[in-house]
Amino acid sequence: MRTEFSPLWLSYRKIQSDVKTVRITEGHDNTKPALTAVFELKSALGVMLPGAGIVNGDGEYSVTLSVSSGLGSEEYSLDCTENAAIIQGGSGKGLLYGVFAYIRMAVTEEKLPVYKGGAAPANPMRMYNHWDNTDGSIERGYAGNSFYFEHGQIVVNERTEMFARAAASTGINGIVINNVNVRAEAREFILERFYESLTRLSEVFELYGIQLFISADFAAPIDFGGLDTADPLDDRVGQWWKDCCKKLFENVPNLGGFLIKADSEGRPGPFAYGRNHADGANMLARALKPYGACVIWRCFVYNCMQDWRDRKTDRARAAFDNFLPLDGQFEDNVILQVKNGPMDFQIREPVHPLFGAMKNTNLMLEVQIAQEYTGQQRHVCYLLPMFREILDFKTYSGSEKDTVADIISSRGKFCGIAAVTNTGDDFNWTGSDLAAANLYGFGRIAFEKDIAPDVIAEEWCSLTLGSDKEVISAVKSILMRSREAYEKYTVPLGMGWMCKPSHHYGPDPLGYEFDRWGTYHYADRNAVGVDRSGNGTGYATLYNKPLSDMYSAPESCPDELKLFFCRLPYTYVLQSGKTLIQHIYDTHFEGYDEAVSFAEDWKKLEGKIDPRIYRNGVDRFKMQLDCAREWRDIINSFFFRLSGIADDKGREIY
Ligand code: GCW
Repeated sequence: MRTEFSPLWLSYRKIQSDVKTVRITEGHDNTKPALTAVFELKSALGVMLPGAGIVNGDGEYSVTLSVSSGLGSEEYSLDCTENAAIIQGGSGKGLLYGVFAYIRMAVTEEKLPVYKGGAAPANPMRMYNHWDNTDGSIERGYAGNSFYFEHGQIVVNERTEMFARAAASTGINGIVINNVNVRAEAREFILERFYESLTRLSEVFELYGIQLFISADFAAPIDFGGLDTADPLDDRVGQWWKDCCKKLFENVPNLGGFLIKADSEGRPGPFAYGRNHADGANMLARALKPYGACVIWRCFVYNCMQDWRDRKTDRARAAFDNFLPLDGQFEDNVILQVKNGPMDFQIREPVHPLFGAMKNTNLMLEVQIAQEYTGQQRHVCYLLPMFREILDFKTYSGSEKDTVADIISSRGKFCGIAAVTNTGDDFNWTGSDLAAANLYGFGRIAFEKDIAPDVIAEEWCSLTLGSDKEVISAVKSILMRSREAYEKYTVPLGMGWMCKPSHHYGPDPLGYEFDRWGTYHYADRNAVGVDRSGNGTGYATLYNKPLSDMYSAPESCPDELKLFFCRLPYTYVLQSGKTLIQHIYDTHFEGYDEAVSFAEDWKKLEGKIDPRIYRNGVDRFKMQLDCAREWRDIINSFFFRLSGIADDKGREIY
């Protein structure tokens, strides 16, 4: 494991101020996060006001840190004038978030903040999900090896602490350290031999107000309990989990619970015993309940052994069909974790219909900042605009507050949002320095209700790249244009899945077409796309009205999802006025040209930003351009050859 690392967005710098003496008054609860808050404040002031002394008596500037019962426990308030700042939190955690907000303002504005306001987190649970394996590899990792695991052991070092610190600075309060596909030693995390190292890790997390979670394996009673079954309704199985959790939670403090991938892509689960997902999740929930812990149960359940000849089964329906009938049957410490879309983290998918349908179950939204299908951290793809759209999506669920953001934040303490992380042990943590904007931005959008993607982008640029306004505006512009560009030169109109199988990088229009994964576009010489209306697979009807009607008819279905919901001829005229085929050609040329302009804009930053970050960008943009060119030409040629329709601008298609 590499132990050198960048400070991410926490590299502070000198600000404009003549203050020579600072007095810090503490009135907090002495919890670990409160003590961390004091430490963070002092070290930030030390850098921002070099030469200024921390004094006990009167100072030119004073900061008061306190815990107030008038605030929610993770809430903070700031009351900052020219010569005094009062930072309050509802608990030590709230105080820590207040201190980080104060520092963020000081760094981005380059002066001591003058501000009155505060924030309470939008979501109770704000989590990173790592897909790290104990051998140090990372499933869908694009930034080196795991910094949690090496040779089957858990490693806790300065790097771990730096990560917890960075996470907390954006408001993250829960981290799952291991892959949902629980392999090798990770299956044993629930056993005695890992208590000590898990405890060391959880104590580091606790300093930053973060709870530790682990992915656990549903078949553990067979693997370790000497039982011949993991049937959730078998009393011996339930008892085994209760005994296991008793010892685990008594020995590992600050553990939040388990994340479970069951009956999904070959993982064990309740189906093997003729039971359903409520039976499975509730059995674990009962074992976790005495410790205030929860089970986060993933809804990514579908038939991954589909016959491509079978045109009736629609993978997009699977999670809905499996879970909706169970609404209201889950224990109150079960959370269902639902991916943002019904397929799998494509660059464009409709919002998952379960959000608008499951009314009596705790829900958590799962997004992916690991850029599995979005350019693998070689392409710049700032995902916050996508996350904002998902959160703001109106589900028409019948309640007054019916956006996804409302739904995932309003089911008591066990609900919220999780992101599959994009980190590894690379020096810059995320492979591409620009990909760190997603890591940062996810925490910010999970915490702060209604925050806009461009505000987050600007914050990140300014915190990471320094105070040069031209640099900030150039990089922010690249970030803000990047998702649309990626969508344009890769897969048009919500179709998805034209990537290379298995590793998911680069174009392969037929890569998934004759395979078992349920991901088909059925392109032929006349038409393309899947009819998911009531006349087709019926998927569109799973949404509440008026969404179901809107998605069912080609005229009203939004262009960007046209081929997700409809099967249409190449000559079909989109809302934009273009034919479908011309849209495909145009977007691919435009998207590639956008990528060219990113690389050119970046080159203008030479000498204006950290040379290491500059070089990293140059290398990544080169890879992006090579790949974007392949995407443009292969997708265009594929559809040209099928349809025989020429580009009306006469550009080169092969
Ligand atoms: O998209 C698929 C990924 C798998 C992943 C799975 C999941 C962890 O390709 O690598 O497995 O999703 O979300 O469970």
